[in-house]
Amino acid sequence: MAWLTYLLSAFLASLMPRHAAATTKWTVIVGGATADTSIYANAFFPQTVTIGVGDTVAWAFEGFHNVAFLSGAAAPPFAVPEGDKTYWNPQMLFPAGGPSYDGAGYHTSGLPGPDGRLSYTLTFTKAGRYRYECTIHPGMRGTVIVTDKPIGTPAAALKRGRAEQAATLAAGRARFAGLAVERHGTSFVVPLVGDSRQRYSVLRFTREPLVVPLGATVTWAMRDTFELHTVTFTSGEEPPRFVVPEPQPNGAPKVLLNPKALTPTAVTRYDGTGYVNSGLLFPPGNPGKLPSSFSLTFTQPGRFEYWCLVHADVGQRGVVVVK
Ligand SMILES: [Cu+2]
Repeated sequence: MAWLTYLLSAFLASLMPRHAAATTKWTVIVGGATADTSIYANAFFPQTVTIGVGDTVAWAFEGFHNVAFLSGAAAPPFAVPEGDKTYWNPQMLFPAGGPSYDGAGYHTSGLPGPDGRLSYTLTFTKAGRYRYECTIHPGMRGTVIVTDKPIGTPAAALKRGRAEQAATLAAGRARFAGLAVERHGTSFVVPLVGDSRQRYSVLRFTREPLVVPLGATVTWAMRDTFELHTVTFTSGEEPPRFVVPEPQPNGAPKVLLNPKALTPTAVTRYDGTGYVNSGLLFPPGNPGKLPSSFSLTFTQPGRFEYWCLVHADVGQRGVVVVK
């Protein structure tokens, strides 16, 4: 077999230099966050990149997203049921579609590990205008235009991407700085905000502990199109994990969506004891009419900590002080 190996490597070597010389590599940043993780960019930077036929795009991940070229098909569903359990769709978790794209088929990066780091590379073999998205954050979209006449250089495109990212994070920071709880008598509204045009989400509840009088009702209201959140009071327990990896004897692990995190507890009054969970809260006006707000009435004085179970790992934690 040695001769075959020799022939193959000689053949590949003859191809490589020419190929490498003709290919330009462009970088697109995926997401990003402020150092304190309070602001999360739900965007690709730059949003549009115009490259040459045969060029490569490398997506550099800075957050928990994916890159998915759907080629006109519907996005795979986020969750798949299996018996009475719900798993994260493996079509979303793992890479698919191979290293090149000609405008057809499902190509995806899969998801990064817990550190949010991943690099995904795709070579574009055919001229066209290709939209892609993150299937985790609805509305997070980018475009690759493949043409005989690329615009600018990879360095200029990356610089533009960094500037777009900085503008998005600055807009999010300003929004968080001005974030206020609304009060109507003994009713309080905590808005969960994001901005689909400026492409950020705020992954915090309130800037300071929310102080309310005994008997007050607090409503957490989704005003973000990108994210899902929960409002979960654990009464001193560790918050349950949102996802639980289940190693498999053969093949890739499965990722269970923890029923304790998904399932609402149907509790409307809280005295500082027990487990109270909103279940998943969805963007307002979502087509499935899934819940987008959660209300709780406080019946005992005290200082009560709560969590978003989806974003507990990036510090989405709040405090209600009842006096
Ligand atoms: Cu959250």
